[in-house]
Amino acid sequence: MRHFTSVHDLPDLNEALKIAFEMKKNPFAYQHLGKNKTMVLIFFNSSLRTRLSTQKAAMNLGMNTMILNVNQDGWQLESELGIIMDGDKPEHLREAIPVIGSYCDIIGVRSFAQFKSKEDDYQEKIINQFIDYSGVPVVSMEAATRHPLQSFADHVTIEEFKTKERPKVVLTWAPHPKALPQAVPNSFVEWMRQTDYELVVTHPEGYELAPEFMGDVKVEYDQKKAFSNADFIYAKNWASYSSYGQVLSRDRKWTVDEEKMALTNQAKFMHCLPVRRNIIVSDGVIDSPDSIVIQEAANREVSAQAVLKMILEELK
Ligand code: SN0
Repeated sequence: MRHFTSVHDLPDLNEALKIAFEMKKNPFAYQHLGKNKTMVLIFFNSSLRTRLSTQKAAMNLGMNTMILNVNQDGWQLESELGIIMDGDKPEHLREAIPVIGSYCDIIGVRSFAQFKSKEDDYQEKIINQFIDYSGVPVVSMEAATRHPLQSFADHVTIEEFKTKERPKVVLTWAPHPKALPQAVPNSFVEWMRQTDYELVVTHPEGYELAPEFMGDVKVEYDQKKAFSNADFIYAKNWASYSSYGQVLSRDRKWTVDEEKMALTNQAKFMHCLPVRRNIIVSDGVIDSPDSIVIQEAANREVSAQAVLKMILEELK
């Protein structure tokens, strides 16, 4: 594997899962792989888990890491090609990316959807420039339309906690005060479609995800029906795709609470974090023994390490 931007970059999903469990069991067995190799982690947006888990994963493999928070520490970077640069951005990605690439062996990039243009976001204009101009492997740490390291960790977590071969996994929209990207739900659905799990997505009208991510996955608009017999409840807010970037509902009837969890098959509760308590999920649910959000976050280190191991093994 050269770059990692979606589940489709993995040569083999079952093999990747195996590597993830191997990394978890024995995190320091491949220290030699990353010796004298450097990873640069570039953040255009905030991060807690992604930053720490990816850095830790790289260190477990013996790599050195450098972090750049573009908007705080570096020059503001222009991404538009052909633009006359008379505004407030002194440097273009066209130079910044190959320069960064010259200092490292792998680049991790976080660049959220900007919600200015659906086309620009869904063409993944930023991360694709890193792939085109850096000369080194690129790992998505959440791009405009996907968050594959999160989805990989989610898959590892479900494998660990499932009590039947084909669990019912429910992705539920939940309310939020702000407009959030579709990256986490897109990526989760795309990843889950590669498994044998029973996948149901529930959200209010107007929150349909892009068809290329949904495929033929079932949408159940009645959240309570969707929760019936679920083994995993995966909550996430996202802004509308059809009315691009708009918040169409803040309806607290969609908050995941104890009453709704009682309709499930004692489902485990999951969320990628950060989570707004008592808006996305009630305290009672996230603090219950069935909440596995911390274990899920811990698996971010595992998924990142599996990805970096696969990339390091093929570095020339
Ligand atoms: C990001 C998102 O894509 O939804 C990152 C999730 C891993 N979440 C947020 O930006 C939450 C911000 C907030 O104000 O709650």
